[in-house]
Amino acid sequence: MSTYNAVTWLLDRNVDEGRGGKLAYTDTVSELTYGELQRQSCRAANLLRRLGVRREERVAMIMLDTVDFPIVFLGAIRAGIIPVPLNTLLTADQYGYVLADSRARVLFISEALYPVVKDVVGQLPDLECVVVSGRNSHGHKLLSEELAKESDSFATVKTHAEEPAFWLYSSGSTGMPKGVRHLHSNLQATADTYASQVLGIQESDICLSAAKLFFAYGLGNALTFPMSVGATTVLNSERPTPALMFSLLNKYNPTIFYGAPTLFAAMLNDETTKNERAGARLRICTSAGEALPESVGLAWKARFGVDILDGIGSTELLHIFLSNSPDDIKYGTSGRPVPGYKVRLVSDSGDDVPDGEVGELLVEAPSAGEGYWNQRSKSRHTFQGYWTRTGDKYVRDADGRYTFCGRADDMFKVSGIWVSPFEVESALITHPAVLEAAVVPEADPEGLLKPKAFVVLRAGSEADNLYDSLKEHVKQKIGPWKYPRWIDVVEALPKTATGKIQRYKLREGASN
Ligand code: 3UK
Repeated sequence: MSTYNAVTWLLDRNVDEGRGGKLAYTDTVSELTYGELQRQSCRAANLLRRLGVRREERVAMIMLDTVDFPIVFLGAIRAGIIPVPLNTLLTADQYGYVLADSRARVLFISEALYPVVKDVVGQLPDLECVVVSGRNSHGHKLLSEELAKESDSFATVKTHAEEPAFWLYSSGSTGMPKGVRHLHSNLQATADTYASQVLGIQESDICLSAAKLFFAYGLGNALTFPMSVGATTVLNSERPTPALMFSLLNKYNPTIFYGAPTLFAAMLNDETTKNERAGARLRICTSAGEALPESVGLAWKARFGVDILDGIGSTELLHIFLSNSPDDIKYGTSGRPVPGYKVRLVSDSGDDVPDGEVGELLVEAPSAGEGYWNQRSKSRHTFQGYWTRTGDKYVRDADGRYTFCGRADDMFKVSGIWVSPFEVESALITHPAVLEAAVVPEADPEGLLKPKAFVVLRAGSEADNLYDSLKEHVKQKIGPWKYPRWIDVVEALPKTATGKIQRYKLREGASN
């Protein structure tokens, strides 16, 4: 049986093809060439062996974006061991849950994040060892010291293209996170499709991702894609504020900047950075995680002269499967299927819906996970043979472009007509006073559902007739019955650790 280890293709191939001396990563503190990354990942593989971790066992990573992330992630995969990168913003309870669920044998953690898990690590029967990245070991092992003891050669484990290589936990907007098992071949599948055929990534590219490596989006942006061509990546371990992003764009002059709608909007609106440029060599930006409002895409292009490609991806499918592309952009849409992916829109009864009608998006993907760990019924619901259900509602126009209408479970009917909260929110944020909006159903005195809006205002935009002005604005934009009957001004919207609005927390009767 032929074998395939993702690390051979991602990393060793770059060295074999003569790029051993080329810069793979810079994290503003350290730099790592492809050759150094190969040697360090071998050390990490040897370290895992010494710690007694065996093939197919899991190791968890709660790591900031520094050069240590690719060293540990690729070292584990090299050894046939399953790295499980976790969101660095979880609570102690959530870490307790996912560490127990994954039965991680070793935890790699950045020194600054250790305090969050300190009371949890002693309570996990399967967790045998903690390795700290940084200078303060907090009484455990220090990654740099342990790597220094190891040999920098390692016989890469002969894995199979279709065996699990790593897991990613999908948070969803409700419930506990679910571990998606991804295969060795899934990384290359995202590079051969989206990165190569949509981004047109090149060896000469320099990548900067606001999304961190523990997200599927960030992992593709800052690991799979650049390594697929031997490009260079700038890592940022800090919170991606507008000011920091502008400073990185101007210091490193990346050619590709991967962001998200909230960040692009914030970078356009930030008073302190209103004279900043977006770097001299930037050729393209990408946006994912939520839909990019048309107004944000157009404003960005007008100010910086560079397009933003909006595309939808998911943890289950690893990266983007429906996207705009550099020569074919329509702001306000998610574009067309990425070459290599097929999509369908289906009604509740599972029939394909015609153009112009809303349906649930299903995707046939070469990069789909093989299921959720220990969750048979949720796996069956999501991974249906060749097709993966996204839980998103979309409409296709006559040109074959797809437009996001909202999460299936957030849609509701007003006077018998489906209302997408997302459509009302999109209309609200085009009002000059509104920075962000969330819309949920609320029962009127007759018990009938109507839209209710929660809005975050832009600084200095309190106005006497604000509520009437907002209602009128929505009526004008999207039709008279969809306007919010009630509007609450709030300081901030509830969001998941991945930045998605938690509408369920705002719904009528929600207890939290
Ligand atoms: C929503 C979008 C509209 C959609 C992700 C790029 O976000 C990613 O993965 P998650 O598992 O969330 C998936 C869900 O997020 N979504 C993502 N992108 C868009 N909605 N327009 C978009 N452009 O509800 C989807 O089901 O956190 C994004 C690459 C890899 C990813 N995992």
